[in-house]
Amino acid sequence: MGRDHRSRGNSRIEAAALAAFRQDVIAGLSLPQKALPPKHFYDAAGSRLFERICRLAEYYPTRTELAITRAQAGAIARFAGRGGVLMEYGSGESLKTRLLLRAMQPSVYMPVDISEAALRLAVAKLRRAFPGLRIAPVAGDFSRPLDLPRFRGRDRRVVYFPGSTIGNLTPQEAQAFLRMTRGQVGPRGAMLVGVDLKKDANVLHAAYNDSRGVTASFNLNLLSRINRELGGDFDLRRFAHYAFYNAPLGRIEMHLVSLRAQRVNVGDHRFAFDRGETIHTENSYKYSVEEFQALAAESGFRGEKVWSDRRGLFSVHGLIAD
Ligand code: AVJ
Repeated sequence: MGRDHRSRGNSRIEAAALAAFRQDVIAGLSLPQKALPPKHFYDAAGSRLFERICRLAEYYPTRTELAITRAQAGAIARFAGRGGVLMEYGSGESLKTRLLLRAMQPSVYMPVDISEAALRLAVAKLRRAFPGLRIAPVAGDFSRPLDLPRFRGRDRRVVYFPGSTIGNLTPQEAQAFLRMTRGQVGPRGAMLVGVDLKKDANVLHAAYNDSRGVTASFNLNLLSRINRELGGDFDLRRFAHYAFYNAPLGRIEMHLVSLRAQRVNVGDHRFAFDRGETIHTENSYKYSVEEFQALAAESGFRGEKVWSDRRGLFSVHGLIAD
């Protein structure tokens, strides 16, 4: 495959991604409660900021999930079964993925990611670390039904969805998503899902309001991205990061608060903000083990195993097609 072929493919995918981003932004800023989908946080700058979040003292999920995976790699591999097709929703650049690959030794590893650049980078690294592994990357949006290559069609399919990314979905959306995944893995399939747990609201608050302001920069970068890619004129000094735990709904909400009445242009579109009005940029749902297993049961899975840390901060669920 030549360079030209690749870059043509990329620019087509990137043009489509840009159009989708524009559409989401125009639609989201036109809502009575302005809202933007969190998947757009992750441009190059946003991905770097997210990596910094993952290393923050206050942000417990990443290191806790890694510790669980390290401590339980053998048990997780026994659950998933060796030699199956391992699909990951996400690019697979994490340390957790390597632990899982080493323990599970799948026949094929299929990372699915919306960012072709992230995918290419992760796959190059993995090929070096696992020279014998068959890797079949899929550039696409796993939140929609995907047409996946049918490698090793008779092998068991296991979807790995770490990082509590599922927390970005409402419980209703999460259920639909799990049901769709149940369709992807088939009757003998399984799923490994990382899920952040309900806990002391102060611990949650600190994780999304870190003392170094990295989460604030991550949130505000969404406005920079709109400025850069869609010709927006957001003044970042006139918006502030705001995150809180909404206990009745069991979720962290992130918002960007307009610090004054103002108008903002995005391309040819103009949006008015009252002082104190917010853009809702992210939900991060937290579940008890029982709540998540009940959700899985409503989606055609059986919650077979759950691995957690001693402090009960985070959980990794082993689900089996029911
Ligand atoms: C990647 C969605 C799991 O919800 O904790 C981190 C994203 N947002 N800090 C999360 C995030 C602010 C993260 N997820």
